[in-house]
Amino acid sequence: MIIRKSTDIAPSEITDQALYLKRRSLMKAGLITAAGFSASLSSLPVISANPKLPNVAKTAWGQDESLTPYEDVTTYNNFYEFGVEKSDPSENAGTLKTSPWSVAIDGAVEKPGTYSLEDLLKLHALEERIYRMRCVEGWSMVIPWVGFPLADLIKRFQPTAQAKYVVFETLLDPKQMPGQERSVLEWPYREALRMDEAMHPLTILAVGLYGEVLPNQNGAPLRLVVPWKYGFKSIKSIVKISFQENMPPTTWNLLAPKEYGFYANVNPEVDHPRWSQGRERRLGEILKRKTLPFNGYAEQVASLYEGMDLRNFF
Ligand SMILES: Nc1nc2c(c(=O)[nH]1)N[C@H]1C(S)=C(S)[C@@H](COP(=O)(O)O)O[C@H]1N2
Ligand SMILES: [Mo]
Repeated sequence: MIIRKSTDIAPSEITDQALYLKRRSLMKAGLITAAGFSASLSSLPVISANPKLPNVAKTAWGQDESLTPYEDVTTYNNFYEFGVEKSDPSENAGTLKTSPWSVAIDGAVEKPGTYSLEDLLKLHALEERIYRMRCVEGWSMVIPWVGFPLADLIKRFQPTAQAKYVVFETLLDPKQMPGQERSVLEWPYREALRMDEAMHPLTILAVGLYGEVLPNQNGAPLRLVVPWKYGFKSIKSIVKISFQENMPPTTWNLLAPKEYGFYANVNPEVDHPRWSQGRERRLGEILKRKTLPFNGYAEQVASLYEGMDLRNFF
């Protein structure tokens, strides 16, 4: 599929959103085939209502990768706050109000407080990084994120010596996130990193993808991206960042501790109890690929885990 930036598209070319959604539901209902769908779509531009982000610097990250089409990145999602099916987030996340937005910073830091999103972002230059992302369920994507290193933000709050873990929380508001009416997970969604993982230069906070403001279904307005860990660590729509001394409980680990560990490093050697982790299906590809240790980022991150038995600390 040809990806074009929304700015390249004449208004006359833009397909009516309703028609687009109707096509999708026809496809879902099996009334038109996926092949027919993509063939008819290939002549159409990407539909995106999201503004382009200005002044995004390119980086070398992932320049050798083929990008997963925008369509897949934004319609095949996990975001249980909007339902448990892959198509639910793109269909339901319109109820999330991403502005105004603020993030509470608390715990073991010299500068706690509630910061508006504008305040949090104003000191950070945005860059594009193409990262491979691998879900614990066995699919993967290559996504051009727009964001900045989490480490740069953390330094501003001046963590104290007690800050051993960084804990992130997603918004809790069942009115905006109707999936929270059901107790499929414990809400709010919570994830955490060890301090050295959080400070690692690969770890970013993202505010956009494909050069545009993040679609709600991808975790607007601010989400974590940790490319060497299974996707569930990359928490979306963050409203709180806490610094603490002890390893905190995290959402998936609480739900099924034998299936989802705290570390969740991508590891083809350690199978999920119900399926192999040795291979993955890259969205848009037919043959499965081999899953790489640390999702292919071992050179950058393996040293963080030196001396740890990654079968125990999975
Ligand atoms: N708040 C929240 N964050 C979340 C999730 C979720 O359900 N809720 N799902 C996780 C999982 S399992 C994956 S694979 C990634 C998917 O991110 P994407 O939809 O942007 O590709 O988001 C992660 N972050
Ligand atoms: Mo995932």
